[in-house]
Amino acid sequence: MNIFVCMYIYMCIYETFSLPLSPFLSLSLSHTHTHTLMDVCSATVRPCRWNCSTMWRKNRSFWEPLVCLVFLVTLVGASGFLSQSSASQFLSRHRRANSLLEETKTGNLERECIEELCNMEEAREIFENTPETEYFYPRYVACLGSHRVGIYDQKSHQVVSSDLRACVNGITNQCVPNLCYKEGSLVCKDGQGTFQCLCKRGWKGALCEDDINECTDPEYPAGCDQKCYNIPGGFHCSCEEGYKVRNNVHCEDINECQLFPSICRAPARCVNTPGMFECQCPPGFKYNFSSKTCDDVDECEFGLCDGTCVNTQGSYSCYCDGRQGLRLLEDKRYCDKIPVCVDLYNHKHSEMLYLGGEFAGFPVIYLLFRLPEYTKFAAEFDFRTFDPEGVILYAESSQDSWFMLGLRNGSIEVQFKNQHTFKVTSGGKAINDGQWHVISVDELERSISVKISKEAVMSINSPEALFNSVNGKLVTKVYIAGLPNRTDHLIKSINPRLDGCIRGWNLMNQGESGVKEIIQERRNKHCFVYVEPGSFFSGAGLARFNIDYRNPEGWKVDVSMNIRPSSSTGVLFALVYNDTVPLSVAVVTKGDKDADLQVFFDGLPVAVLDSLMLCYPERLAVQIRVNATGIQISADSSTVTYIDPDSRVLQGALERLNSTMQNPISTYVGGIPAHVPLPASPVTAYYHGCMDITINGQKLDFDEATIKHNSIKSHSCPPSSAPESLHDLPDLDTQ
Ligand SMILES: [Ca+2]
Ligand SMILES: [Ca+2]
Ligand SMILES: [Ca+2]
Ligand SMILES: [Ca+2]
Repeated sequence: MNIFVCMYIYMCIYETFSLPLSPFLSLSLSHTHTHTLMDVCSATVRPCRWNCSTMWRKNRSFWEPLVCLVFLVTLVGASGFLSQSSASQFLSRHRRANSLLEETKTGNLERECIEELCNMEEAREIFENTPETEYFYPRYVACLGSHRVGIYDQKSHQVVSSDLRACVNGITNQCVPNLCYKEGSLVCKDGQGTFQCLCKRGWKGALCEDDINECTDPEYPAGCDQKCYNIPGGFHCSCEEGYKVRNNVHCEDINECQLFPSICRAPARCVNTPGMFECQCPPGFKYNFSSKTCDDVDECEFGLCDGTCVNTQGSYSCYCDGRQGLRLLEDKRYCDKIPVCVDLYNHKHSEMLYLGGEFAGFPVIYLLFRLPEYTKFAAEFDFRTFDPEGVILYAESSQDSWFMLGLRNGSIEVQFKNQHTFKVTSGGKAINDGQWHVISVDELERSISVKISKEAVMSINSPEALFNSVNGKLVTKVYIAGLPNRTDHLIKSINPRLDGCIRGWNLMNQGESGVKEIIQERRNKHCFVYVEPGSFFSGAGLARFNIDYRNPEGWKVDVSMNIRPSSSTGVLFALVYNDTVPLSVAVVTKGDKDADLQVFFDGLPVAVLDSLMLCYPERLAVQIRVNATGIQISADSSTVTYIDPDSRVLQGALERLNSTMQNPISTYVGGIPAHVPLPASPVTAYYHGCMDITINGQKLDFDEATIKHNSIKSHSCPPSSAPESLHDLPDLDTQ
């Protein structure tokens, strides 16, 4: 029986796969092995031979070799067994008449081979084919050997052993028992001496015992889009999160926006994406899934700004500290040095003493003379100014004995006081014309003479000597351009601040030696060689005024300016209330070399003046009028663009301005004070350039400011080029 099983299996393998002869089979057919099989065969048949001798004593010699031969032929015949295709042809050819044929065959088999003994030829007639016959016959003989007892006698109606019938019938159907793998096979097909297992989908192998791994087997690809799981007899496709399975194998994005219309809460908008979805907020906001809100993005966390970053709801702003000479570039992120757009002829001269460097009004220089008794007071010098008022010189020998030479309304004024008298005298033409004038003061026997360019403009009667000598010495202190820290004792008060220039000294007839050296050493006290009228801002500081803009009609800010910016960014004029800048006017860089003039309400640009005359050697006259109802700005050769006057933005800004203007406001010229945070104004740079400014009809004198940076020259500007008629002086400072 062992041998039979062996044969079933490899014949089955051979048939199903149409393999070439396996090594095992080749070996079986080798000479040696044939013998072995013969031996086995002989051994197997041996009891049969014994039975045979009882059954067919006469035919023993015939049966014995026949049985073994048949078995051998069966084995050898396996090599030429039907290929799978011919087997299936065979099967299909016989399928139609199958049942009838089977019945006939079963009947014949019963009659010929069970009730009687059949020989191989008879069996072949029953099966009508050789392979099945050759398969059947040796097994039939074996059944006979096992179950046939005695000789069948028709007359005695001896019953055929049921074991024999079962044994013989069993031979004809190779699907009994069914050796196909139960789970993997559809059906077992009985063949001619063999059987075929028809596999269910998903199974393979001779007995349909092998699951096909559709996830890895390229011959049976599962075709899953994303994930594949192999299971016995099949497979299972699945998808990543956010996808659903379609047609068992494909993965289709889930449109969460359609499926859950309120998955994003307004103002966020749902946007479906492959495998996901997004809740998109307006620009500058990001969706917070836990609170279901659009939260502001703090862009400042990303270091987007070169300078100061200020986060705002939905946006952010970068600021560059204009007070450090920086401006914001057009990319609105990076800071750059504010460029100079008009070069100035700002050379200075080492022998010219600038008088206006100290806003405090203290003297620029102080000289002490200790001279012989009866020395008369004398001073001579070149003087140049555009300033109408200020102290040129103050001399004293004691607290009650002093002399002041100054300017008021551009003309010389003398005040003096001594033991005997005091006087205020002014006269002569205005000399604040920017030209050099030789001024001389001489104490004479009975009078004080003041000359301008050798012409006497004043002769003041003086009953006694101006100063008194003590112990045979006349001690005189001379202060230039300012008053010692006791201004309350002048007869007629004067603003001592004087923007002017002195050269060619001769004090107390001592010549200029000594004084000249002192001046040469102090480079920051030297004058520009050439000056023009106007106030000069070097871009280092600002001035503050107290101006009341309120009037019975409400308030108004009328600003007339005559400007020549030298740098393309800077604040001209600003109203400041606490930390806010309700109104400001600034030069703002436009392109590489040009500039605009812009007006801001609380940092909001409301008007732009585009002029060809900004950053240009000529000056530009600009008028700006602002009141509760709106803003007007004008200048020659300029175009003005206003924010939409009907816009809510402008109306809101005007309303805020109107309410702010009910408060005391500080007026700043040339910059925004340092206490105001950068975001309060788009421009914070100090103005660099020349300016005249008139506010509400009053021309501002920077010597009258409540605060003024020492760098601001109240009444003189360097020109943009040297006057052609003059040539350079030999020892100019280079700034
Ligand atoms: Ca499978
Ligand atoms: Ca999706
Ligand atoms: Ca933001
Ligand atoms: Ca002055």
